[in-house]
Amino acid sequence: MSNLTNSTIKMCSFADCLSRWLVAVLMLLVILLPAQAGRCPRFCICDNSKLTMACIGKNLTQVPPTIDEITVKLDLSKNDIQVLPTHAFLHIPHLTHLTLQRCNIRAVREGAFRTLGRLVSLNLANNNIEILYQESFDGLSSLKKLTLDHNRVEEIQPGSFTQLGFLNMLSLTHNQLVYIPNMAFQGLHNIKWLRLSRNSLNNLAMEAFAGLFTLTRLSLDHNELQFFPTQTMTRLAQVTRLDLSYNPMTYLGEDTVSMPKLTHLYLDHMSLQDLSDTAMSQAPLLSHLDLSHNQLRYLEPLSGPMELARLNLTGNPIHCNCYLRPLKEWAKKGKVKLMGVCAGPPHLSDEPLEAVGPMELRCRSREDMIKEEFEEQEESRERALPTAKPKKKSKCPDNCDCDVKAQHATCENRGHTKVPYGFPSNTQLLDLRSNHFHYIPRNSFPGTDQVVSLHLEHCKVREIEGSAFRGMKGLVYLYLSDNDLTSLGSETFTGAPELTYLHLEGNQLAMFPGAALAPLPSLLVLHLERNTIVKLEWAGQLSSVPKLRGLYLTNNTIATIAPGALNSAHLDTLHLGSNQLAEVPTDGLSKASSLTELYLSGNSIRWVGPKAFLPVSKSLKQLYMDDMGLEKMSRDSLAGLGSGLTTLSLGGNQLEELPDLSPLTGLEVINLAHNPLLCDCTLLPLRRWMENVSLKMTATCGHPPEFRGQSVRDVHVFKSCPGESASPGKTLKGFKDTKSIKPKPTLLKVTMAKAKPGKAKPMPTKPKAKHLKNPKAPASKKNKKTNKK
Ligand SMILES: *[C@@H]1O[C@H](CO)[C@@H](O)[C@H](O)[C@H]1NC(C)=O
Ligand SMILES: *[C@@H]1O[C@H](CO)[C@@H](O)[C@H](O)[C@H]1NC(C)=O
Ligand SMILES: *[C@@H]1O[C@H](CO)[C@@H](O)[C@H](O)[C@H]1NC(C)=O
Ligand SMILES: CC(=O)N[C@H]1CO[C@H](CO)[C@@H](O)[C@@H]1O
Repeated sequence: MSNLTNSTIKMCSFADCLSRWLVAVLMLLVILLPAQAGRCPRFCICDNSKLTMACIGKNLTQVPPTIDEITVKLDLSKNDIQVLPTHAFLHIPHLTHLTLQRCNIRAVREGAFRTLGRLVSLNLANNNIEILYQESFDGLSSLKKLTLDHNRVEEIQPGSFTQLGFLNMLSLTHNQLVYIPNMAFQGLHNIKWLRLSRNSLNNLAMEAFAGLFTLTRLSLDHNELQFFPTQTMTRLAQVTRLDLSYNPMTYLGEDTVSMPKLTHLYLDHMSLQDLSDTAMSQAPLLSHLDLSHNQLRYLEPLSGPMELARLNLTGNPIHCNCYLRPLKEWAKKGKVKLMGVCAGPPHLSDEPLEAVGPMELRCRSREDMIKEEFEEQEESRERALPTAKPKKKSKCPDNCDCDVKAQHATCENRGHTKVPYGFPSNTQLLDLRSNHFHYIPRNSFPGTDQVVSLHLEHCKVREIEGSAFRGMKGLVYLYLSDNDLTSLGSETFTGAPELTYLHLEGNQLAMFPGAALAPLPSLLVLHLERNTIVKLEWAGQLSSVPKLRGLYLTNNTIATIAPGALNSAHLDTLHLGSNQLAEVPTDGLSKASSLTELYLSGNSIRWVGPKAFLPVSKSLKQLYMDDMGLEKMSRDSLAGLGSGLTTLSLGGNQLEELPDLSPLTGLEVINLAHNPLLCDCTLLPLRRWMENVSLKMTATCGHPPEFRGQSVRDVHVFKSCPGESASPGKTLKGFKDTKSIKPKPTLLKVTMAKAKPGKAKPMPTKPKAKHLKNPKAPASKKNKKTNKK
């Protein structure tokens, strides 16, 4: 075309007007008649009626400049274009479909497509594009489908897609993406489907998919994601289908999937060993869940999805025993179609899950099953032995770390579903926490007789079989905290006679596991906080653990304690806080003669009667009764307690008056904060005592109204009390005289806590100025002087 124009211009210079006219006609012909003219480059195939042109496999190194301007569909596959320059398609602005597959394109220059405002589909698959630059797709304002599969894209620069406001489908499969940065797909206001399959993604920024408000389908299969990207996915409120197949995830925890519109979730061919029953709890519309080809042995009923229709468990080693019963029952009730077959036990193997009846799912043969399993392990060990022998490499189970020198072995949080075995024989600390064992069969720790400390916290253990710890002759510390234990059999701990510290807090034990403790004569400390124990019902239930010194029962629901239930000659520390006790368990402690620390805070004890602590009064040193709603303490409630008591904590109650504290001469800590104390002359002794002792303490008036909130220390009402007349010797006598002023019976007779009673001397009157300066000093509410350890 340029040659033609040049020659025409030459002609022009010779024959003026005529030639100008000729040029005009020629130009018109070029513009108006190309279809009829059917200009088709020699090396292309054209269909003029459809305005399409294909120039495939011709070693073209550029977009042919002779392509007819009116062309709408152009296929330039299998050429050798290498670099697409700016304005590469300036001469064919009507294109709607452009294919540039297999063109060895390395780079797309900024503005290469700028003139293609009508293009709907662009195929750049099978090239060598490495980077998507900010302006690469500039001008493609009508584009609906962009295909970039099979390139080498490693990087998406921010703003690459901002001009593609009409794009529905973006396909970037088979590239080399490792990471998706924040806002990578900004501007795709109409995107429906984003395909990122078969890259090497191992990380997605939290805002990687931000702004994709119309996205309904996301394909991330065949990548390297080890964790479900919960935060990132939460941004995708409209996505209904999510494919994460073939990613190396091993575990999905609580609330992993939080996607309100999701209906189809593909998690097949991953490495899932466990799945929390609440993993899908935030995906209420999920109807199809594909978990096929993972390593699931069990599955709990899934809470959350109400519409689940299909659950594909094909290709998992599902063990069809009683643990599968809840799933079966749930599936039946919810009409969930279960796909897959049982992997065992042998008589059920290959039986479709749908066909197995709940009655066939038994654990009666579980012992046999475990035996089989162990035999299997033994066998494989024996099989391994001959070859392993020459190596003489120190042993350590798969997916664990063993430090022979330090005598430590850990398999913490590695997704184990069976207790690993085969640790170095000198191991002393064995850390198996945060795995998913569900139950611990008999004899689970062979060859660990040197282990002193065994960690099994957070392992979802629901059941421990008798003799599970057999052979652990050296075990002193056992951590079973935060599991799902509901009961413990009498044989649970047989075989670990040295066990001294036992942690069972954070389980669901409904009864005190008295019988299970019988084989533990050395037990010193027992933690049972955060269980669901309702009562301590047997007298002498601690007799099987005669050495027990510390018993921690905080945060249970204990309402009753039978007489003698806590009797134990050596019991030293007893925590009963935050239970449902309505009274001090005086009778329960009738022979707990060594008790030094008693923690009762957080119960609902309104009233403490006379002699409530008498049985333990000789030994008790620390008494905590905070936040109980305590309204009244009998005058003799602390009877028997004397100079031995060092801590008395009564904060956060409803006390207006206090019992006789005078015998408590050894107090080092007293907490009276947040009680509505009645500030009249009855309180004078306390006030005196406060001023005179070095104890730090907070006491605040609740009554009468004019003093409410003021510190007992700062109230000047006491000025007018008899006995405050600065006459030394008159302290307590003067106080007693107040009877005539106030008819209420006096409960308060406080002397100095630190001074010997005889040596007590009154405090000089404080300078008036101080009160005047600060008449309404607010009580320092934060200064809650307690000494909880
Ligand atoms: C393209 O180039 C290659 C080598 O340069 C040659 O073998 C092939 O025949 C060429 N194809 C065409 C259609 O020209
Ligand atoms: C279940 O998973 C298998 C294996 O991945 C697959 O072939 C099958 O189509 C799936 N069935 C359904 C209904 O999704
Ligand atoms: C008891 O429960 C409360 C509230 O859940 C918690 O703050 C506290 O730490 C728990 N105490 C113990 C000892 O478990
Ligand atoms: C224990 C204590 O601080 N006692 C004091 C009480 O007040 C008199 C008079 O100021 C002091 O001498 C005591 O030491």
